[in-house]
Amino acid sequence: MELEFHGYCTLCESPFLPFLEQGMGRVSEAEGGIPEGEEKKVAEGMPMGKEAPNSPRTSLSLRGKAHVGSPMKVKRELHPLQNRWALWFFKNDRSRAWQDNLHLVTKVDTVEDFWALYSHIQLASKLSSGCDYALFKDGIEPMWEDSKNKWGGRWLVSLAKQQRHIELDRLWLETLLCLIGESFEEHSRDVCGAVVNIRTKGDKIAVWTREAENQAGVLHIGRVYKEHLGLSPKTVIGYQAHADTATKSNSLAKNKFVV
Ligand code: MGP
Repeated sequence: MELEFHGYCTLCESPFLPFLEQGMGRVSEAEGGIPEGEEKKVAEGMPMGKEAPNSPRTSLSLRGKAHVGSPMKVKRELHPLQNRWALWFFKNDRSRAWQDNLHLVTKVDTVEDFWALYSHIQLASKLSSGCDYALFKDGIEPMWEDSKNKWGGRWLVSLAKQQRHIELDRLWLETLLCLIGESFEEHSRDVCGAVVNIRTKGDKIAVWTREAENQAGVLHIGRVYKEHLGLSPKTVIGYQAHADTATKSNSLAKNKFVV
C-alpha cells in the first residue's frame, strides 16, 4: 500500500502519515467503500472523538500537527488483517425504519488502519443513548436478516448502568481485538461481527456467530471471549439465537447456551 509521505516528525522522527489525521486509511468506493458524499453524511451524523488533553488519542493528532515537509511517496510495511472488517454506526431516529438508521462508516484490512479508525471515532461510552457501533466481516450486514446471520446468534454481555464509565470502553476494545485478532482459533470463521448498544437501561456488547446449532463452536467462542474480557468465573453470559431474539415478546430472549 502506498501512502503520501509528508516528512518526519520533529519529535519522534517517525514518518508522518497524514491518513492518521484525515482519511483513516479509507477504502475506496471501487474497493467496496462508501461513496464520498455518503461518507460525509455519516461523518456528520457520527460524533468524532473529542480528545481529552494528554490522552493517547490527543497525542496521535498532536504528533501529526508537529510534522512538516514536502509530499513524496514511500512504501510502508503494513500488517494485514486476516479479514477485512466494516464499521457500522446506528443512530436511532424513530421516524425511520430500523435498517435506514444503520450507516456504513468505513472498512479496514490492516492493523494500522484499524488503530487509525479507532483513534478517530468517539468512544462508545460517549455516544448518545440509542446509538450502536457494529464491526462486521466485510460482506455481512449487522442485521438478523443477513444470510450469514439468519441461523446464528449472539453471546451477550449486559452491563449495569454504572459500568459505562468504568468498563464499557475496555470491554468493547477487547471485543474488537478478539475479532480482528481472530482469537477463537478455527472457530473464528464462525464469527460474523460484534455490536455495542448504548442504552439508558444498561449498555450491551455482543459477539454474533453464524450458526446457533454449532454447539462446539459456539461454546468455544463463548469461553474464550469471556476469558479475554476478564470476566470473573461467577459472571454468567448467555447465547441467544437471533430467531428467538427477533420473535421475543419482552427484552429477554431465552439462553441457548451459557458460559
Ligand atoms: P436492539 O437495538 O437490539 O436492542 O433492538 P434494544 O434497543 O436494547 O431493545 P430490546 O428489545 O433488546 O430491549 C431494538 C429493536 O430494534 C428490535 O426490537 C427491532 O425492532 C430492531 N432491531 C434490532 N436488530 C438487531 C434488528 C435487526 O437485525 N433487524 C431488524 N429488522 N430489526 C432489528
